[in-house]
Amino acid sequence: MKPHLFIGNRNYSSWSLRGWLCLRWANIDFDETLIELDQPGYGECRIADVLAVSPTGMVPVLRLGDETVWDTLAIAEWAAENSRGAPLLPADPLARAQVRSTVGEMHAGFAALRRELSMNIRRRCRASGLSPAAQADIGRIDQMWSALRERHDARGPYLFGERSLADAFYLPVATRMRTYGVTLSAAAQAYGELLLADADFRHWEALVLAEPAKPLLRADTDKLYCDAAGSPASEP
Ligand SMILES: N[C@@H](CCC(=O)N[C@@H](CS)C(=O)NCC(=O)O)C(=O)O
Repeated sequence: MKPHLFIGNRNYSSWSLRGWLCLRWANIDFDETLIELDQPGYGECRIADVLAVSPTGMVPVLRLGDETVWDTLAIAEWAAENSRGAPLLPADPLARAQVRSTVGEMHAGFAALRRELSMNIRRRCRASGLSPAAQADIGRIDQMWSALRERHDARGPYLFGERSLADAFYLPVATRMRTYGVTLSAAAQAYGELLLADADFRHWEALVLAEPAKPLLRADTDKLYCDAAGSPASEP
């Protein structure tokens, strides 16, 4: 039986995108089902359709026959361990620990960035009035991306040279920088643009753009900020 990934709305669910990218980059053949998040229970992890497949009430969730893997970090590691020909963790133990450090930092941190610049792939606007905490998150991402790119540039264009789990974890962040018009320093900006050009992400994005624009009722950040031309916020 094929692995089966359950995801949320592609425009909004950054964790779904991360899990999906890890499976795609690992060349794993899997089925996927999209669960509409704009349902009663959203934001409380009590959506009935999600609870039917996920013990936490959250997506993404990976079903392997009768077994379940219910967290993006674990789905990413499972993809790396079952990868067909594309190592998503470096062979060098120190580099592997550092990939896991960046992945862990994303999984556990950047709360202000996630709250004030939530993922909305379709939207283009200009964020304003960001809190000091959100500005600090952006600064840390800029510094991390620039330092890792400089250090690993000789081995390839990704954060650790060759593509790894770290790139899947930061790709949704690159979409946020684009959505909210945040410009980073040159090396970090170039790295974000490389991620946005990824063929698998482009496939995901094409599916987003093919869907009718439909803001989630609870996506409060969709109501904030001006559009890219400076007009007040409108539908995404
Ligand atoms: N720690 C979880 C976070 C997953 C998560 O936050 N998923 C959101 C969608 S991006 C969700 O399912 N929310 C359901 C809800 O809020 O009711 C992971 O890494 O997989």
